[in-house]
Amino acid sequence: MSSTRNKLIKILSEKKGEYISGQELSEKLQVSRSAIWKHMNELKKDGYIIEGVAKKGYRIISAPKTVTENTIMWGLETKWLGKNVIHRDSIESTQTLAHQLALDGAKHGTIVVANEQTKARGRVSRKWYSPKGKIIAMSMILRPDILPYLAPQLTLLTATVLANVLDEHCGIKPQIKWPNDILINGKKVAGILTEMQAEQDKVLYVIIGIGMNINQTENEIAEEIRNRATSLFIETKVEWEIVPIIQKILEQFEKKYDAYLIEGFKDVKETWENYGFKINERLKIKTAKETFEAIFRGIGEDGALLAEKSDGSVEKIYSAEIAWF
Ligand code: BTX
Repeated sequence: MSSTRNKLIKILSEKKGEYISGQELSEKLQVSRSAIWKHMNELKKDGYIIEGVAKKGYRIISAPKTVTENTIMWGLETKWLGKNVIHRDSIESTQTLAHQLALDGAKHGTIVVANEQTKARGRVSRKWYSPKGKIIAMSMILRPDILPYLAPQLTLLTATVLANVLDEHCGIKPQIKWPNDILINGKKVAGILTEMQAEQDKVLYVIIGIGMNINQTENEIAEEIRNRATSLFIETKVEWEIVPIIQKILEQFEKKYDAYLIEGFKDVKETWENYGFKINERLKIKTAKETFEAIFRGIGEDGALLAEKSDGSVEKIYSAEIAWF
């Protein structure tokens, strides 16, 4: 898509439904008024509803429902997140492209979104299913000024953002299973994958990948995971528009992330525990060193899982496989 069209969408979006004259647009974009008119017609073909009124100018009435660079940007109320959107209809993994872009110097807040992933991954290279048009598959490129060991907190922060959006926008009370699964009625609806490039005491970049099941029917959930995965459609019987959910996630994430950098992890911890799965219940923990049973006592000030052992001592767990009874 031409960069003029992208700029045009951006300007119209920022006007949020107010008119902008053809003259002003042609000056801003350095193209003729008839070129503007042609671009408007192209946008209409894409499904945008645009009103043109003599002496007032143009305004967007509504954007199409499909996920594209433009529809994500249209009406997105963020300051820095999602100001650069890279969209692909189909991609192996948004995570992989995000790494390449980050290494090439992509700006903080750039996001990569796809309608389908053919080789998406979870942690430790597990497979992640992302069927076309039914899901959110998105990776955010961040350049936080934090010490590398704090980066896992961003996973927990992202989990609270997803939980809040499901709660406030979709009317569902989800749960967060430590550290990165979002569950509805005990089944996984979303996953988060945080990856980082860092030097000893400096984060070069962090990529946060978000996968969320939106409109799959039961049959469209891969058989292999059907007994433990769900979608918003399955849970609510409503077919959801994907773009507004992406926008809510971006808007909430930006707010929480900015607050986190100033105020620290406390607020994230509270929200996380509010949605925490099986707090005060028994779990089995398998770390690189040992396997033991404990009671899950929530998360620490730093995001570690707090495991109370049979002798009453509480151990902080940073990385482990967890099994719940
Ligand atoms: P995870 O390692 O916690 O979970 C992976 C496991 O989840 C799989 O082994 C499988 O059992 C189950 N699973 C696979 N696909 C789904 C699904 N669609 N719904 C529910 N359960 C599933 C979680 O890893 C992190 C996932 C991040 C995915 C995003 S999507 C955008 C970005 N690109 C990319 O390649 N990965 C991230």
